Amino acid sequence: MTAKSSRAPGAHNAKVMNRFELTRRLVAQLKRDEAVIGGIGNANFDLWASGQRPQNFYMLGSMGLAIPIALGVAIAQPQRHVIALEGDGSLLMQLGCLATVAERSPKNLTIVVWDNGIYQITGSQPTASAAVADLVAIARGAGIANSAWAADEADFDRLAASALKGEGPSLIAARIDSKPAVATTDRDPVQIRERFMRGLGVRG
Ligand SMILES: Cc1ncc(C[n+]2csc(CCOP(=O)(O)OP(=O)(O)O)c2C)c(N)n1
Repeated sequence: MTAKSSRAPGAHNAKVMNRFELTRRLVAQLKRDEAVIGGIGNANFDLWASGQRPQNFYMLGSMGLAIPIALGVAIAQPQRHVIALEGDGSLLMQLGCLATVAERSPKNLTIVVWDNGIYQITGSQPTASAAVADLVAIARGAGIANSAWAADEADFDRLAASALKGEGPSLIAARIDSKPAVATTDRDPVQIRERFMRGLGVRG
């Protein structure tokens, strides 16, 4: 077996699921005020398609910023639960944020990693997580003890429900297929920022 076709040990038993399906399941568990930060590309496209909310922030253009932005919101607004949705390629570009999350340890932060093993939106080049890098093991090693692979959809629901109770920080990694996102976010950064700030109650 080549390195490319194998998988990091922790991910072997995880079912390959669909990002939009899981995004909808996650959004269905939200009560009202949770902030959700969608990472560049498919993560925020499927968040957009799952129903727009003023508490959603759609990251355009920069890889690896969903988790740092979510961490900042979680620290600024400790009463609000904050969720970051990030692709494996983007997380791999910004691994240091995991150690920062662990060190600050906000109870109200949940990280969801969509691991399709590729940089899908730029042409499906393979990521290191397709071969050797186990993102859950990395997160645990960084100090986020509450990190797990979702075995299947029901397990994802259970992990999300547990994470939303606020005993975080938590990280849920899901292996996903390479189906394209179902919609495209409007590329209007100013509007996205203004709406999010109103959604967080920090802009009148
Ligand atoms: C710093 C930086 N490098 C490269 C790019 C180009 N780029 C945009 S999205 C992307 C791939 C993202 O991969 P991943 O996070 O795994 O999400 P997927 O496309 O697989 O859903 C790349 C390489 C960029 N926008 N920013």
